[in-house]
Amino acid sequence: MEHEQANADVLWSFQSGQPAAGAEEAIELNVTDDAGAPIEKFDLNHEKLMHLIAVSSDLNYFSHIHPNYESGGKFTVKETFPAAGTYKLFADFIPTGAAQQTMSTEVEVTGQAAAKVELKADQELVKTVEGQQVKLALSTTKAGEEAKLTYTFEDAATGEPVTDLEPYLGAVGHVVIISGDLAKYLHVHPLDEAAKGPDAVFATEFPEPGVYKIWGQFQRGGKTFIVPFVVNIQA
Ligand SMILES: [Cu+2]
Repeated sequence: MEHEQANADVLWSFQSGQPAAGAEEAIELNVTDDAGAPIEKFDLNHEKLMHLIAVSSDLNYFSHIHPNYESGGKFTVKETFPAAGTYKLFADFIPTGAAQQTMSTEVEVTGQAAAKVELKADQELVKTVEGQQVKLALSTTKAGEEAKLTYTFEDAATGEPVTDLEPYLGAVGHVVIISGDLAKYLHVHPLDEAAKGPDAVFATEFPEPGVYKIWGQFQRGGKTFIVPFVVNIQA
């Protein structure tokens, strides 16, 4: 990449000081350079200037939202955290002239806690979501190798291949991958963005061995849906 590293930083603020479960929280993100001056220009990335992913620490809760750009490096967005506990938030964006940046923070949410869900690799990578049967095949489950992720869609009722997937944010799908320890975040776009099914193919590399959760977001018939899988990546 010939892009220069922007060394961006994000100052996160939560309007209430500490968010409460079930209450809408206003979140403000101020993007600065490493000298503290606001970064004011951003490139569109899949139709948005910023993508924000919020997950609970057990990765059971997942939210993909798009903050509004105000001005002077300031983005705002509202999110309702469903239960108490620790959440991690990842913001990804491209300062104009620089490479894509991912900045994260953790926030403690007060209130009623949800039962913790154990993060366990799926035995079979097949799931039925909103009338679609979705299969995921990985070309490798080894860390540090190029891994192709192939999603295959079938109508769950008829078994017919799905060939009318619709673009969602300018591509056939969006895949977000987060490691079980919340340290690694990957936002992956399809190799063929104009694909309509029955396959949607993505390429990535799992940086280290461990458990990862993979959320695929797709759209069909005007409705978006999320397909989550959990995989175990080996050394
Ligand atoms: Cu997004």
